[in-house]
Amino acid sequence: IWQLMEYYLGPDVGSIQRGIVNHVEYTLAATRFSFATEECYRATAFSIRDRLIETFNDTNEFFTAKDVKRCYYLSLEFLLGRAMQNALVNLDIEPNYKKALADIGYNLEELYEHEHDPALGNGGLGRLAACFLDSMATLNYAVWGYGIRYTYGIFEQKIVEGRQVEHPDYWLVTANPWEIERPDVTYAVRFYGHVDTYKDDKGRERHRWTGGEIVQAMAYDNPIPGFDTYNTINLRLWKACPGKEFDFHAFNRGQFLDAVKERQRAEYISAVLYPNDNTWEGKELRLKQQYFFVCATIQDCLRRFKKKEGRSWDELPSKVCFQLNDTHPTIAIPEMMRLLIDIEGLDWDKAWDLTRQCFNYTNHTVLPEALEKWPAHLIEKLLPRHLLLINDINYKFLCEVRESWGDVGEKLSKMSIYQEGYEKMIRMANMAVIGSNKVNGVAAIHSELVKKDLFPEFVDYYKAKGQPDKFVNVTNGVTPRRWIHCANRGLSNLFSEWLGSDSWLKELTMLQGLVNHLDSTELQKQWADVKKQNKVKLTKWIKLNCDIDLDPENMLFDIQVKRIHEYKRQLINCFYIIHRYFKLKKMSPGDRDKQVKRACLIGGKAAPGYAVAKTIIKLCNNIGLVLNNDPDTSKYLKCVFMPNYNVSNAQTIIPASDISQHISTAGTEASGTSNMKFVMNGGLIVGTMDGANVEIREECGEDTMFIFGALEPEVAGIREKAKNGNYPISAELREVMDAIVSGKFSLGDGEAHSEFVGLIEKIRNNGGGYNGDFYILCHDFPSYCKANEQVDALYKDQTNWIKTSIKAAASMGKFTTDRSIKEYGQIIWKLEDAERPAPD
Ligand code: 26Q
Repeated sequence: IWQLMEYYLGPDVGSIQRGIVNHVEYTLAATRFSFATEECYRATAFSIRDRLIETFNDTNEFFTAKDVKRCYYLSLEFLLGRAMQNALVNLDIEPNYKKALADIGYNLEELYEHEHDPALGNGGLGRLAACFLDSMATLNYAVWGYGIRYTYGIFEQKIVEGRQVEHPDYWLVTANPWEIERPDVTYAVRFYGHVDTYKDDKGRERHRWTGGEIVQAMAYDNPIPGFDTYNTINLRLWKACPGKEFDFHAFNRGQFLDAVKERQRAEYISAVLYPNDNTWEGKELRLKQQYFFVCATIQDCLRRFKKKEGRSWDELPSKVCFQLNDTHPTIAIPEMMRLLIDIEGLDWDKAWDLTRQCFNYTNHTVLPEALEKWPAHLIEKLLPRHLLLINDINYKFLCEVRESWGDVGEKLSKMSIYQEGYEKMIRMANMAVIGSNKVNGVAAIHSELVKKDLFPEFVDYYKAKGQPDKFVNVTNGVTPRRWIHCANRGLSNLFSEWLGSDSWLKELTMLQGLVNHLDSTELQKQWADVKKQNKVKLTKWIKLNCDIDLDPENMLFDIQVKRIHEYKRQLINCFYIIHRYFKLKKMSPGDRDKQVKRACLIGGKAAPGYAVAKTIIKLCNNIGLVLNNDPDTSKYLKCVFMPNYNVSNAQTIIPASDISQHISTAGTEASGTSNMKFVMNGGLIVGTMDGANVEIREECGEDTMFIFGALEPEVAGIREKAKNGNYPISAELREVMDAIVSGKFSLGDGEAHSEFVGLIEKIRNNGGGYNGDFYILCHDFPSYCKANEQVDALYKDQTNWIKTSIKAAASMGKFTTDRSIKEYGQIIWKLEDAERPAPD
């Protein structure tokens, strides 16, 4: 009875308090009569974990009993962000916990801040995986995520004298109360060694991979609760541990300390997340990470499949599928072949038929420098059996193409897994396409470019083969639970009040109902109040972290937060800020007073090896120093570089925007997802016709966005013309570039100065000939300035601004990951709803 009541009414305050205090006493071994906030955080986390474990176990039992089809989301990154508030919200017990804690003298919101932000990802791709998990659980899909439990997440960024300094993110220092360690769930993973061939008792030729070294993968489970459902799914992360065999030889030789060193080498595999975003780096350790987690994962999933008695392998595609989050886990395809052929004894054609049906691949980039290619000799050394299988896969595929397609000449070499040349390379994207059932891009424009620029030969081939729908689009989304309800409670309450319920959290298109009240001055006032409070909160954060004062009452907050990359064009933003500064400088004080006051806020990490990106950070900081200390203008224009942009900061930053910048060169940003978060939170977009901006404009209307710049089909022609010397640069931009080159923003730092000059000279047109402005900043600058003037014009008309902001936010229904995941479930995974019934 009590349990039943708890399910329907939520846990009572007393039982919550007992749970917490028990953990204080027995888990933390602290005294129950006085404990620090840190201890209270941990005990509270453990008490929430207890509840998660209950729903998690019951959900798994339900999935197994129903023998539902399962999908596995394979990703090297899951950028989860903090867990506590999310868990309380999804379990629908936040108010009770708040009260229970208040009664014993603790503030729940304060506890939230004690959690170390788990940051096992770089940016968009990793955060998308995290939003997807939330929606998969919420939609009652039997999906699990699989990845690596890195000891060090993405580095912590500090700014020292205007430059990025990286600090290791040792997030497990205080132990992780959210995970469940599974010492009993381990798998052996082999590296190096060699392949023997032998004949089995039926006289068939078989392969045996032996020797080399073995590492153990140990599972750590992270329960992911759904919202408004009894389902809780799992994110299983693998940690590398030394195998039992690992130290055998050294021990026998009596070299004890060497043996311990060897053991530590094993743990190194899951030690650190590679901090690259949208660039590829061919490091052996990275390939080891990929194979390590893939090998453990496929073994785990096949074991689960085989557990049911009387299974036939023919059932596999109807019970199991995998989603590859970019090419990073693509080695899973030959690994599946190895397990089916060498271990399970299936013949090659059967194994290939099953494998091809089980895998699907999501592409997240068309930038050539980001496409994964591994030297064949490296794969041969590390994974000799896989290289043989890749060769078989490629050979048979190319034969098939030649047979069914006739003379294809050039095309064949483009479709081959091998890129020929001095060093033979394995193209992971080609392998992912060949080994997958569906291939998808992440926004409409991007999915078209995937077909047109990346894989045109494959598109033609599969069309001819009767698979015209192999390439599909699934536009990204974000979870409104974290990005509205947790990040912006004021706005969430406003939505629920004006819509009459909180059902919009599960059916985001309901937000459209707000437009009925567009003319209500009461709504407008509440809307402006919420925004103002969020700006005050961010202003405090900036004061604390940057020691810069902003005026949240009177300044427009203009935000660009994302990884620093040339294609994302933080530099064109810098150019405009300088231009705006010069315009202000030239004005009379009276004219200045008529201008919209603006705070330009920039944040994001640069890959540690990406020199240009690091220079851009330095430039942002120096622009800030010049502008913020200029008594003529600092009241009207400020520039701040916000350090260490991450998920928890984003939850403070995004709700505070008036406008945000999504200004990549058309055709370069696959989707972008923060653009969606900003608009849902009542900010407007300054952006190019790129990625999801295109679809946001379709949904919200062109009058809600400040669009500028070349269109994707125009970009190639502009580059071509520029190469031939036909590339004008506006007087305004010349003035900005001249000022940078003259040292106005170098502040006497010679090193910075020569870096800045390098940046400018690369993109500047010196009277024709070759032009290094690959991302066409010079071309797009004039229209960018116009877009910014339109921002000011609309902002001066506050009523219109607020109405535009409401209309835009209300039109964002499409961009929930609930919609994305429903599309994956229907078009790609063919999953059924597996909702666990209410407990009785
Ligand atoms: C590859 C090889 C070695 C080391 C690292 C990497 C690597 C790591 C991360 C390559 C790429 C990434 C991340 C890519 C990424 O985040 N892409 C973004 O994905 C988002 C979700 O689909 C899109 O919204 C963004 O447009 C896209 O840039």
